[in-house]
Amino acid sequence: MNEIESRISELRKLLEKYNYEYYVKDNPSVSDYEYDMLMEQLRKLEKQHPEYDDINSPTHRVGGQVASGFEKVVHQRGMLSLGNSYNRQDITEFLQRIESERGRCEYVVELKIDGLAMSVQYRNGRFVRAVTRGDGVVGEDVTMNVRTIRSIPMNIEYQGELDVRGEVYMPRDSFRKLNEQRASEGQEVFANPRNAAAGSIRQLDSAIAASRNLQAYWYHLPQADELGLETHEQALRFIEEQGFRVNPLRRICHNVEEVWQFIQEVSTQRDELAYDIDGMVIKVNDLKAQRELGFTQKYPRWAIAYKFPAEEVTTELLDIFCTVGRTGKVTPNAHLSPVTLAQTSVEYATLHNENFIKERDIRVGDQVVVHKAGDIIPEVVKVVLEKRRPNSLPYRFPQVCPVCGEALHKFADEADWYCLNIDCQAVVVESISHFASRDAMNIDGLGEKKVEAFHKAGLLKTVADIYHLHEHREELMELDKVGSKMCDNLFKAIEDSKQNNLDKLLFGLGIKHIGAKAATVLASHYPSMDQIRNATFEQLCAIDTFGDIMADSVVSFFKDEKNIALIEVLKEQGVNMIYHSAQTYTSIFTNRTVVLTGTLDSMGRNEASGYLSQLQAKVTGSVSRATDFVIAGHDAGSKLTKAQELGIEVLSEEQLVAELERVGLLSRQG
Ligand code: 1X8
Repeated sequence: MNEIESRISELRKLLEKYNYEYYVKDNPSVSDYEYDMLMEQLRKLEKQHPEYDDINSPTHRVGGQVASGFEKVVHQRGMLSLGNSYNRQDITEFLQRIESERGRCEYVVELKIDGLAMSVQYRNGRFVRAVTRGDGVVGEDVTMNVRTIRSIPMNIEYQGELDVRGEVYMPRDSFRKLNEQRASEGQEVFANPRNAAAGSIRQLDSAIAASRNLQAYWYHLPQADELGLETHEQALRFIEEQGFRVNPLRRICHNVEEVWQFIQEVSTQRDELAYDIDGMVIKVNDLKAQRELGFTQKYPRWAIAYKFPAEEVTTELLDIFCTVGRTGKVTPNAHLSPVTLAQTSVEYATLHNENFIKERDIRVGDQVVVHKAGDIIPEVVKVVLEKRRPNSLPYRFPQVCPVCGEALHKFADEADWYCLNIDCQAVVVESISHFASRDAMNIDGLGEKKVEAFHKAGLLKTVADIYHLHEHREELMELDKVGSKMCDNLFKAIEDSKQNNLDKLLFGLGIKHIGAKAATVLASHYPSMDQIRNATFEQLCAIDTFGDIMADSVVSFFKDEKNIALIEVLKEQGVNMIYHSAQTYTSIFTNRTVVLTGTLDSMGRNEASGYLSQLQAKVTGSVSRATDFVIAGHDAGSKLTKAQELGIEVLSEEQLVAELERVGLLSRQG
């Protein structure tokens, strides 16, 4: 190493040390000025000597690379979610179940950070990759953005392959400052720190991610066993010794009293924390016990999340108004005096249906308690009766449609009222918008506002009119804000939609109880519109994820003359009515070379090959450098060894099944 090279190396080590002191230990030993001067020196030297550049140098923490997208990555070990518990009783039962199998146990109780789960990977002591959780099986490579998080070490002592899991989050303070800045620049503010963190990690320009002051806590080492560690607490210490931030706020507990005590203590401190938490996590400390407890279909059996009760606030109910959806269902909504709930302003909340209002005797003018169900949809929980005004009157549900005025209808055994007027503007606009929406026919440029405007102008009376819109170019352009270019784009999107696969069309038709997933399942069993139309109730029930209600709904839909007429018109206009299975499925295996080895439990080799071929994978018999994935069942032999030697990605049978389920080729059992 020459003098320059060693000075560069020395500066990098020093700057990383100062980074660690500042961002991990919160205990800097030098001034910001000193730090900046050293950084400037390093930047200069690297510029003069680009041959010594290193992507993991502290100078790269400011980002600068711009990506066009994020590559999908299959997790070598799935990133699971946790089962939930909501009260002391749930936790008692969790502990009892474990102790009935294992006897007395130690538990580590930690804080559940409200951020984004992340896997960071190291090789030869260097940071090589960061992958989001995604759906737990496939995540996205966000390495360039994660590199900008100053507290994450770029170099660690451990030289083997290491995968460390944790949560990336935005501290509340940074969130507040970011939103203030955005508001002052007239940009939309983020609803909460989690969304802000997610938005930052998904930035294509890493310099923006770098400016967002993200932080992270690390809490899981999937390889702890292989490293000879015996407890989770030891794994946390190991992670900490490698230079990662580990939350010091955790406790080893021995019984439900101790667990509950710690949860209560944290609950009372929750508002003072520098970051959002949405609960606690309780884990069996002993790793051997963890291994033996194993997993259910979805969750580890050795850990559980405890969710804090949803935050509640009281506010005035200003009004109740009803909206009509595409099925004609009439939903009552609360207009509230605006309040802040879980850090967002809430002005509207759902009241579900007439019974919901009756059971709680909710009246306009009442003080009502509002919470966020699952922290997403605001809901009215109850009325504060003591504060009711003496002159208030019970709410009377409308007898007629608030949009078209036709009498409402209620089906037997249903709580909801429906507007059955097929010409009702709300029903028509909602169903056309649904048809054009992303998960259905995906017609860009035909959102709800446009549909409403075109409907009002008499150009869109039914879904079929979409395919005649091009005949009304002049009229469209006379409407507000529809330019020539916009017309061209819209017509192209409409034309392109004719080639969509059958499941998109099925979902778009809005058959009751048939969501996007069910539509795909239906089309894969009956791959043409005619076959679906002719399928009997019994045949539909035989589809393993279909119940009576879904089967009945499909049969009724195709009994209706109007629906048949619509389908015939769409067919004439050239809309695809056939299901092309290989086309729809894009998966991690598409256009990749795959080798199967060992014995699979849930399917034969031929079956697995068949699925892979449907995904346009090339299935070959021997492992070479050209192989992208090896799928290893049990008793896999030399092919697996060869794959490992060549560093080829090895997937388990579970990962194969999970991916087939994800794309809809297999449906989840039991
Ligand atoms: C999710 C989280 C876990 C922890 C903290 N925050 C989370 N969001 C922890 O273990 N301390 S564990 C977890 C999961 O397994 N899905």
